[in-house]
Amino acid sequence: GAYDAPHVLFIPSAGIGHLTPVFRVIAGFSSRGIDVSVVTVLPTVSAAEMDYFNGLFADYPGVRRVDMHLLPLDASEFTSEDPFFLRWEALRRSVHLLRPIITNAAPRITAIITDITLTSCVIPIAKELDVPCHVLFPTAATMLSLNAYYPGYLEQLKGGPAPGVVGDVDIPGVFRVPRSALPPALLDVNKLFTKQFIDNGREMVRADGVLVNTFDAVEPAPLTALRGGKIVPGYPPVYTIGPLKSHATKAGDKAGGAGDALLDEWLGQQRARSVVYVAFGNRSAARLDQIREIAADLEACGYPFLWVLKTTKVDREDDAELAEVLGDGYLERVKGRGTVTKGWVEQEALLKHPAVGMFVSHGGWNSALEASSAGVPLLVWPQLGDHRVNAMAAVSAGIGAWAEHWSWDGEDTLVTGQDIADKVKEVMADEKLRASVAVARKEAAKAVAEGGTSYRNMHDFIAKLKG
Ligand code: BUP
Repeated sequence: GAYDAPHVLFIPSAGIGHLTPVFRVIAGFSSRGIDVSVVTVLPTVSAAEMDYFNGLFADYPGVRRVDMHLLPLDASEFTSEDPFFLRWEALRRSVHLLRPIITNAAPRITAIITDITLTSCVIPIAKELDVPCHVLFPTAATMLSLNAYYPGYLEQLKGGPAPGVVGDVDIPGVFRVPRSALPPALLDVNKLFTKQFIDNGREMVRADGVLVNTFDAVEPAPLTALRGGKIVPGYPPVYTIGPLKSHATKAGDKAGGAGDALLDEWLGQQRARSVVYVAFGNRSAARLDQIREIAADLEACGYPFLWVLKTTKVDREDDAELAEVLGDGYLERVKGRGTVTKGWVEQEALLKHPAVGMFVSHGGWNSALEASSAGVPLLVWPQLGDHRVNAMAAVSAGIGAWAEHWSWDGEDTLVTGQDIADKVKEVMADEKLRASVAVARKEAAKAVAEGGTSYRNMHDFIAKLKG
């Protein structure tokens, strides 16, 4: 009721890209003195996630940690699924464990904020217990519009000439997503991910609000369509609150730091806007032959480079030696000009370093927003999932270029080092793109500054929490 101070229960999911916006909102709330509890499921899928949780609780001692013990999932029921999809499924099947967590909490839980992956399981419990429930959508508003539209699209398909065969998806008021750009799992309506996606998309209308890490100026079309009820009538309010700032109080707050002294020293020696930063996020692992082509490109392109390299989907399994992966003598040949690391870098801060000239990225939306806030042009090379949809959003926002025909998830054609080097040079020389990224950077700053769209949405959302 109106007499209780807000106590918000966050229900995060798995994957750094999912935790990032949740943790950033938690940090913001905690700094504003809002009481926060966080459902914490251990062990995490990756070691990076574990470090991330530990960092959050260390930096924000006021945040309450509520452990939840997942029920075991019989993985043999599923064939060759992504480890993160499996974790989401395990979480979804354990969600009834939230009931005692919510009812036993003191002070009383006054609102829930759940990650999108658990929406259709959490909302019924929240309704039953009469607690307002909001959803945090961890990627682009363009993806949110696809999530809203897709259940209805599949229904329509059933009555069409080729039931069950997914084609291009024309999202009303947004744009047509070609079949080839859809998250590959969505092409198969029987996939675990697709079932979760559809259930969550449908249940969304019963949420009290949706928080999205984006800002109005970067994705006007899907936001207008969603808010105007053009995609789904009666869609809940969409609170754009991005670009969310890092929760890291240590390395992250010193703009222009990679959280690593050697890296900082090296960056400090490079010319302004000269460094090509290459990183494909936490969940994308390149094949060895593709890694060698990227290596050849970076050696040939002439620019200094910083490359965060991953060889496995889950970092705990990544024990490959860099020297071996890259081939004989590579690291010696590029010494001084190129830095290759397998470790964690403070990406948000790193992108703000004046030496960084462009970002070859998988197109994770957190990464895309961090680049736009820093005014660094993206070359998006999608790897899996929502990355191609995000690439379309990035191109239409003028924050990046998209290597549209390069292979991704499930395709095994190799992109040659020559092709990559040509594209990198093209983006580096693209003054028009650099100018539109500079505009986006200003818009991003304006959105979160006092009176800006994201600032006001955050303010309104907190006012709503306080009843
Ligand atoms: Br790797 C890495 N340092 O070394 P996305 C990532 N990050 O700060 P995702 C680091 O993790 P998918 C590192 O700045 C961003 O905030 C990065 O989120 C940070 O993609 C976040 O970009 C990554 O949304 O992959 O989750 O890695 O999109 O496939 O889920």
